[in-house]
Amino acid sequence: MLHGPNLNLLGQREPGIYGSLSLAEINRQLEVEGKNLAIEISTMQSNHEGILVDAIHDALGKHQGILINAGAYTHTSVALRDAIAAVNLPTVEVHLSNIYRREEFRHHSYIAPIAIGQISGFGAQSYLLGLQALAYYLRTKCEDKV
Ligand code: CA2
Repeated sequence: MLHGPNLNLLGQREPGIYGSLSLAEINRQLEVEGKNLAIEISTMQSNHEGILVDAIHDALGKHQGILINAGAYTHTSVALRDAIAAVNLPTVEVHLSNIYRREEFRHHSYIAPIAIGQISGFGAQSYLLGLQALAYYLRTKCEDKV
C-alpha cells in the first residue's frame, strides 16, 4: 500500500473532504482486511515523488500487487506511472474523495490507464474495496502469480 503526499495529515485537517480517520487507522483497517483475505500487506507513505518511485521499484520480487493513493501525484506524475508500468505489477488506484466530482484538474489520472482499476469516492472504504479488488484479481485473473 503506497500513500502519496499529504496523506500523513489525514484526520488532522479537512475532515469534510477526506474523513476523520488517521492514516494509521486506515492502515490498521487494511491489516484487518488483509488478514480476512489471507494477504500480507506492507504500507508506506511519502511526500516525495522519487521515494514513491523507489518503493514501486522495490516492490518487484517482494510484492504481488500495488494498492496506491498517489494523492496529488495522481494528476501530475508521469514518473509514478512509468514506474508502475515498468514493474508491471497489478495496481489498483484508490481515492478517498470522488475525484470526478471535484475540480477539473483532478479528473485526469496518469495512473488510471495502467491500473487494473480505480476506486474513488468512498472515503476510507475505498482502500478496503481496492484491497478486495486486488485480491480477487490476483486469485482469479492471474492464479499463476499467487
Ligand atoms: O481523494 C483522494 O484520495 C486524493 O488522492 C487526495 C489528494 C488529492 O490531491 C487528490 O486529488 C485526491 C490530496 C491528499 C491530501 O490529504 C490531506 C489530508 C488531510 C488534510 C489535508 C490534505
